[in-house]
Amino acid sequence: MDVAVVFGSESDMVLSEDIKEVFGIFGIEYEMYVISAHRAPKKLVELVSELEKKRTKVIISAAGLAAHLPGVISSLTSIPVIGIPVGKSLGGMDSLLSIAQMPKGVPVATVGIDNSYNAALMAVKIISVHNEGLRVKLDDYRENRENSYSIYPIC
Ligand code: RP5
Repeated sequence: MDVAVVFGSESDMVLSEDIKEVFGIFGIEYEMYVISAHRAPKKLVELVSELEKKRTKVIISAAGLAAHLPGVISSLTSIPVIGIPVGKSLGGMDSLLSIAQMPKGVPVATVGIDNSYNAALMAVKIISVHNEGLRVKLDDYRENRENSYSIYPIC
């Protein structure tokens, strides 16, 4: 499987639509899960072990408040982990710092608060390192984005 997305709570799943959109554009295979690092730590360990067996290439994890989920996942596996801080309280600064400020040796690639779109795109970029077809699609995506702008006045 290409990507597993692990949310800390069903309430975080408001961020899932952008992920589905990006993975739809690039034809990425994915699965989504809800498991809290705080409320179900043993299940989380089991899940990560299952994801390793499925040869998952990238894990995206979204969590709010004291957002330990992406960091704990990273501590359990060598699969790259992209963390999405969910803006639940304090403007999301609590989760941003929880996810970004990992101790040396346990990295989590952190995107901006609620920026699940970028998390999905980063996952596509990571997978494209060994997938030429995906690389070409990413190049087209960038070119289309550029072409949506004009140097001529819009009014
Ligand atoms: C975190 O606590 C979750 O990721 C969620 O963002 C937050 C609140 O969870 P709920 O109380 O809405 O389930 O662990």
